[in-house]
Amino acid sequence: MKTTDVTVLDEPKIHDPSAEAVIEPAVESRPRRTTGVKEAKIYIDGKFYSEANAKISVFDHGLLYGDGIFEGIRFYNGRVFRLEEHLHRLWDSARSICLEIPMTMRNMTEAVLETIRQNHLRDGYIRLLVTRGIGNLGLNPTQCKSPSVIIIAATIALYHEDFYKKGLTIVTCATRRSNPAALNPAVKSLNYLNNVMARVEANLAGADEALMLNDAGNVAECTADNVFIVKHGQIFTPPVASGALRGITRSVVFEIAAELGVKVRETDITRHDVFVADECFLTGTAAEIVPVVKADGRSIGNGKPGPVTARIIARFRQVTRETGTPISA
Ligand code: PXG
Repeated sequence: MKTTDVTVLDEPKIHDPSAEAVIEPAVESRPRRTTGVKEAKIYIDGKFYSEANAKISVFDHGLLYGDGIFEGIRFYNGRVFRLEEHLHRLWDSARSICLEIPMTMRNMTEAVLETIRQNHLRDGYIRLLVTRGIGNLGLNPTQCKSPSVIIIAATIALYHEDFYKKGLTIVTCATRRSNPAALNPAVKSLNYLNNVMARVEANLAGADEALMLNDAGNVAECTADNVFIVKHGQIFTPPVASGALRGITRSVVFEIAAELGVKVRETDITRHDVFVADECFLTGTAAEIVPVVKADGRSIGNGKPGPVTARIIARFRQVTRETGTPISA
């Protein structure tokens, strides 16, 4: 019988556990097209699909309007790092936009772990999305009856190791972090266009990252990372109310700083504060903890990654390797 394209595309691929996973490097300077996993298996609404068959409808409001939410999660050494915190943030995002996640948190945990197992990974990155689902072309979400859950497991190393040793350069961009009264940046929505535009500005300026300000002109965060500065032995970071995402890595830095006996203050930060800081670093699931050595052309401190940043990075690497939800069943 002749199979039409449509039946081929719609047919879920059954996972073949004997297929050997081949992991390719995923360094930003050498981008690979997809997940970096050969024979990748992508979770969509309870089933696993090959990359070629992992598709959602063009009528999904996640695509039409950016109407949906996401999380980026890391796993290290066979354990998922801070999975519970990521899922709580996902559920908070969902509640805020009146989106009902079509499964329990326990089932979501199992779906994340099973996706990693299906891809034979021990270290990597999970992109978890919940879209509003299929509706009509109008933006009213009442038409969307069933939200979709998508889980992609990938290899990742966002920045080259050199960046951690030498540090990043950042530039302030003109694109502001969205005003909480317009779209609260605490919601990790699929609408990241203002961050994407900020990232484009960094690219055009030849910088590694963009520093985003809030409506008041204070520092909010970078495009996918929280910002910290170190001054006179204390750590400062903008509060969530200033447009910073309540980053999971940010909260791990709070814990590590407490352990190291370094005080952390959540306070408004200006560009001036960044310029005159002794040290600066960014935190995010993908980037982890990365030093910043130049902002808007000004060297920060002595222009090299600082000692407080180095101690936090060292401890962070220990914590990520030693804690987390085990992947193995
Ligand atoms: N700020 C924003 C705006 C973010 O989207 C962070 C800070 C860091 O939070 P965590 O919880 O990861 O420490 C994020 C993280 C990616 C990616 O490629 C991640 C994010 C957004 C876009 C891309 O991993 N979120």
